[in-house]
Amino acid sequence: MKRSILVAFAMVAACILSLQTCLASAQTYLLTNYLGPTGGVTVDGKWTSASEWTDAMTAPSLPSSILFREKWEYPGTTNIVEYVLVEFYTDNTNTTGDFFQYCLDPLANGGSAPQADDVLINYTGHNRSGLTLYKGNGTGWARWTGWTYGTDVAIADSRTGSQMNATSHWIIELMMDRSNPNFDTSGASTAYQPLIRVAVYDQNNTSQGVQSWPPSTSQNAPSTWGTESGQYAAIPESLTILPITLISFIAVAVSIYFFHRKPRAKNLGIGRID
Ligand SMILES: [Ca+2]
Ligand SMILES: [Ca+2]
Repeated sequence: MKRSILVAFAMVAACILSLQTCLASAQTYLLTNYLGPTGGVTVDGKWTSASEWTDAMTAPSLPSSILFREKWEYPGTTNIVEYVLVEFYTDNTNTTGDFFQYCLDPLANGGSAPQADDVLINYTGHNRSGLTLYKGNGTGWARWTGWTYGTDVAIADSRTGSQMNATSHWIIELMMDRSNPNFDTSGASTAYQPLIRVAVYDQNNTSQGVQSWPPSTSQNAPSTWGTESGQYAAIPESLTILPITLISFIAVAVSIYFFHRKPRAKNLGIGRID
């Protein structure tokens, strides 16, 4: 391959990497919510199969202590069903004061206090009896019981390893049927772009405090939450880790080739005997 072509390819690869970096930094707390295959998730608190969560986008700018992914399914092209994965890498103790939270502002109208459309799913103590839902009342949260377990919301967690982190830790899976009018995000200022927040707390590690996405945010202030961007499409292969790694590898390989190859004699005008 000619040098000019290789240099051009390396420049294109570098531009692609720069563009991806720019896009990521411009959308610090925006999680793209891609469509997964129907029946792709089993809510059992673990990676049921090696590929269960590989087609879900990872939230950007996460604290190092947690992993957070989301995707949605469209069973029968009727219900919009949301699935959430949170892995709490640093918690491997079973304590009644541990909790998980998922906050949803369906209309994305923010505010310094929870409004009537806002929902808080709180799961305390790793037990279904600790699953409580709340709705905003303009100043705080009020317990809300107008939902059905297994139909509107389901949750499971377990302590195990995963392909993301082999060390045993809490893994939480959550399902919510967004076709329930209380969870419907179609009325957001940009349709299907609600505000969301996840948080976990390890009672055995009080100094660590609440770990959340976005970091250092409160369940009581929807204006501080991140954005979920619903897409009616599967995650593109261009956003998976392999192509980015491949592009980097090619760029590095081309650089090494030019910096380390021996100069050819004719270019330097030496070694000629005539
Ligand atoms: Ca699972
Ligand atoms: Ca709201």
